[in-house]
Amino acid sequence: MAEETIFSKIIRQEIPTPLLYQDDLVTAFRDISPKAPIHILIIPNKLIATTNDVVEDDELTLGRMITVAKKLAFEEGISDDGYRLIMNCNSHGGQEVYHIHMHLLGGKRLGPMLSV
Ligand code: DGP
Repeated sequence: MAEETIFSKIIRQEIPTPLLYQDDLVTAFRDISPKAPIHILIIPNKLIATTNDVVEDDELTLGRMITVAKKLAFEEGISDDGYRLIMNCNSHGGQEVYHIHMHLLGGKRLGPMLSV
């Protein structure tokens, strides 16, 4: 069983963080350390530690994460210019918080996808 992270506390609003979106499956809020003018995290309400832990039953939730990303990109006015969706996994992927999350980044022309 994965250990809860700060994201579970944000979902439950035990750590008050303004939510941009929440439903029965997913929650979205702004990244505390934005890497672009718009930097939003979309996370499943269910604790899934890494993308390695995703199972078939999670497919609805994972799909919802993308439709919510699309909706938020539209609301933030970045749909037409474009944006980037990123999910990091484990140490080589640069994952810091072990509760999967999708980064929605935009608001300017982003740099190369990878700096290795
Ligand atoms: P990753 O490296 O993919 O695991 O990204 C984790 C992101 O989570 C990182 O960009 C910073 C963000 N983050 C960490 N702690 C908090 C927090 O307490 N509140 C918010 N809003 N974002 C956080």
